[in-house]
Amino acid sequence: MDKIDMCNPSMVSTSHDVEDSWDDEFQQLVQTFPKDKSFTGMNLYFFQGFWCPSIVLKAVISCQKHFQAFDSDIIIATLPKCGTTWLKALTFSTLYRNQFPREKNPLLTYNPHSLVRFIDYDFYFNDTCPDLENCTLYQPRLFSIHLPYASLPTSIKNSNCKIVYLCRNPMDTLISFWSFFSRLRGEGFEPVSLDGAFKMFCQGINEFGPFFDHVSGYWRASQEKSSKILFLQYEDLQEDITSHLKKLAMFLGVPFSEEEEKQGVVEEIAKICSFENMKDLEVNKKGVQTFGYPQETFSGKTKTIEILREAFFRKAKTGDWSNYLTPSMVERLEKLIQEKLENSGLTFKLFSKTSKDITST
Ligand code: PAP
Repeated sequence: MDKIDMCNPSMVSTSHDVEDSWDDEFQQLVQTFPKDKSFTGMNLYFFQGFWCPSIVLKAVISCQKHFQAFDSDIIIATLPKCGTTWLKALTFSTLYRNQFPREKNPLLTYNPHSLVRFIDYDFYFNDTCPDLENCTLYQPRLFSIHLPYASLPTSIKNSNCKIVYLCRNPMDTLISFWSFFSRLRGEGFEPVSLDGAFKMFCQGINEFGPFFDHVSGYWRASQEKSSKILFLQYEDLQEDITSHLKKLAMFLGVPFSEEEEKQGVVEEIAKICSFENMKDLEVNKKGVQTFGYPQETFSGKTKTIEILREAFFRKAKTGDWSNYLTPSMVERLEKLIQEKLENSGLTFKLFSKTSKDITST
């Protein structure tokens, strides 16, 4: 197996790019796309109006061509660092709660990324047309994806499958992104400057960005199709997880019964999925999380991406940006928020009532 090791600084250099092994057709196609480098060090291609990490572009094109959504499917959609891990945990635990014993939630022994797989990063990473009929642990199928709404496989948009979208305020998203990759680069590797990261983020050059296009795309779609797309915000979940879990369950078609509410099932799920609980689980404290589902039948090399599991759990504080961004950066981002979201009806919470204890690192 050919590993693309994200615990190793070389992951964020260009030398391990999957593009090296692309077949001729993709090689030619890729030449036509504008290219840049994210502040994370990843090569990006501007494709269908968004910056696609080169490492996953082939998988994205394959899943756009071949992925067939079922009406019963649930798709978790996020930009990286907006709370994907948390939403995977919450949706998994809510949707499948009657399919495993309460005290044996698989989240206690598996990282959420092992339980809810990415369509592109996992299933299509090593196989242009994988068999996904029974590829998930439980039914209905539950997947995740980072693609913008406009670039989702057509069958996701046209079928009756449901999408749960989670976004986060851009300031905390940027800091989470920057910290994640600074950490992954490891000691002895040139640190990514926050100044550089900030400028690129504002220009929209980051994985699956521009940020505002991603958020606005799902926001508009959720306004038009509210029974298909549930639009959630990280800060709201932090402020009131119980009512949002009930909303999520209702949307998924598995509302909590009165009996379950009396038994405290909602609070139990909130607690299992909480940052405090998840970051202290043995499974999340050590080891690496593997992306790029190894296909037994795949002929040739199987590639995987590995990321230290602990890297998915940092601080989880709304407003942590205030420990990093300068007043002029804040002013610039505030202007951008205003400009980009004007008349959309969408607003971001930059601080949370529950995050009064923000401290410097
Ligand atoms: P990913 O896109 O790489 O999967 P993602 O899970 O979207 O990352 O985002 C990571 C952020 O979610 C981290 O935020 P921070 O950098 O501001 O700390 C991480 O701490 C936070 N996070 C992870 N798990 C949880 C959780 N259970 N509850 C709340 N926040 C969480």
